[in-house]
Amino acid sequence: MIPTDIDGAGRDILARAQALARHSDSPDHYTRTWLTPAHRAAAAQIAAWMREAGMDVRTDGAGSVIGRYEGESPGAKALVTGSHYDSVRNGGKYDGILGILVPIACVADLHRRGERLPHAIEVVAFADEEGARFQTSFLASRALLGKFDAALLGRRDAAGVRFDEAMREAGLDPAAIAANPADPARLAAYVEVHIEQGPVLLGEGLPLGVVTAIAGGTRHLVTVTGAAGHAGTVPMAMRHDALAAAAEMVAAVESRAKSQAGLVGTVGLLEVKDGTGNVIPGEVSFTVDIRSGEDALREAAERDVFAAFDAIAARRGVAVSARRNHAVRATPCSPRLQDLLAESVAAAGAPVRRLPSGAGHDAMVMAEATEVCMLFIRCGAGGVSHNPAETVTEADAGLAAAAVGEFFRRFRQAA
Ligand code: HGY
Ligand code: MN
Ligand code: MN
Repeated sequence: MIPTDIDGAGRDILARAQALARHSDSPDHYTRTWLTPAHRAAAAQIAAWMREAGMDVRTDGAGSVIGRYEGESPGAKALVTGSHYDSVRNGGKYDGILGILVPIACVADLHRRGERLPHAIEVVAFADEEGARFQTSFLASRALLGKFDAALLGRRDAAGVRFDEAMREAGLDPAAIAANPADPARLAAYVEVHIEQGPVLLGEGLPLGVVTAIAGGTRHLVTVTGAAGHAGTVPMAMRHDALAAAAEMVAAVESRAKSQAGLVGTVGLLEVKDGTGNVIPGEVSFTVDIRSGEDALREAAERDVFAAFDAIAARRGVAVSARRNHAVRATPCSPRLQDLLAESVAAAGAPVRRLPSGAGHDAMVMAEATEVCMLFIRCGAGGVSHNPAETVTEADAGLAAAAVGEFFRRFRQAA
């Protein structure tokens, strides 16, 4: 059964995305990081929309907002769906958000019709997936499953605010961040709606995609320590320039990733400690993000990259160290759920295209507790994402709502 008004649903969904994007840490662009005032305001707005759609709403220990729409019988297992409401810095306003707004629109449609399903529906607005504030990727989906590394409590953000201080300021108890975890036995499955963040659907003129697998990845913070010195007096042959060494290392990441298909490598952040124009950099830190759909390919690339770092450091007389902030293995999506999603996309009147995801998603964590699948929505503007130019059409958002509504109704728990 298709929601009453696909076009209306698409229009409403994008209007809500625009409204939510006003809750930003910056007046100049859209950035919403974990537990900032803008993040808390967005959480309150999402909770209000969930209540309007007939859901009971709770907030978990990490600040994720969870709406539950009961099934035919109270306490039924839940088909869980959702995505994240934090963002990267100066990002796009649909990344994560559509995976919250589309399911809310579908539940609102069930609620309007007074319809109940054999399973409950739980919509989860994950509080922190990007990890932009404390370098904590998938913090919220891991916390939902009861997983949290207490070493993070002392980590500081760019302004020097401690992780646990930020929690207390937001009215959350650091000791309870991963308390009351979701019970895997109560989860029927997980489906995540997300923009593709790539050019494939756009290039083929397709509105929706069914994800086959999600690329695995690791992220490290690398620190290079040389010798600070006077830019005017230290002869070139006597320098241990941390930034020049780091620059060679950044180039090594790019050339190793370019050397093999199916591999990507990115340095997204580089900071010079106490950087000053007339000082030879003494200490530099930078991030290394390496991904592949095949874990063995990624692991070999990581070994080569860190071996190159050691060789560059030895030749330049600097020290290099690395801290791994994130690691997630490539995640296949459930074949059963892919087929059901494909049926639902077809029922909504869209062609079916299966494709892998190069971007990481909370579904990779939820796969540790239940079977997962993902629905992609076409990205406009050349498929760009993590960029303010990110865009989606009302028609595609409406089609996604139609397909998800179909999926909610067709879904039956695995035998
Ligand atoms: O980095 C990613 O793939 C996701 O946007 N967090
Ligand atoms: Mn993202
Ligand atoms: Mn995302």
